Amino acid sequence: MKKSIALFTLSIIAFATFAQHDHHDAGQDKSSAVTSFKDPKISNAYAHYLKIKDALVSSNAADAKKAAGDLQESLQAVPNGTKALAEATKIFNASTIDEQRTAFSELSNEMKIVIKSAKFSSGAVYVEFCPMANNNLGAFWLSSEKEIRNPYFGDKMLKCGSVKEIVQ
Ligand SMILES: [Cu+2]
Repeated sequence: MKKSIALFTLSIIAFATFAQHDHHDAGQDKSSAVTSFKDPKISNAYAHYLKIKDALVSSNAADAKKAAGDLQESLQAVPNGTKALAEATKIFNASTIDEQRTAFSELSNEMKIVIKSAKFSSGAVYVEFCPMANNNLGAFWLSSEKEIRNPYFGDKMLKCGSVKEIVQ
């Protein structure tokens, strides 16, 4: 009995958190609101990942740090999220936006694994790639839109990259 009440409370909190993000995203980015997963914990983590991505697109290190802190918290509830959690922690602790972007490349690879093992409720995840990021080694990121908004260079190279894969 106690356990089910705790679970119920948890899911309300998770829903409230997710709904908040949904609401915040709705004004500027309608399509990212439609990518959701059967497991609300994954939806929550993915929403926070997108916040980091958007902050890096805007070259806003403070917002990226804040979203990385939120992602750390939400990944603790995701069973196969341990490696992604370690990368989120690196972004949170980074002292420069360059360090954040390096860790974001690893985070994106780990989040891709989490997303691929999850069941979608709606929408899709676009796996996008810029060959110049990471000192020309190239780097991936995840997005809910096919339109390229490069998180590795921001407005220096906003539209550089291409969609490599669509997961849904
Ligand atoms: Cu590029």
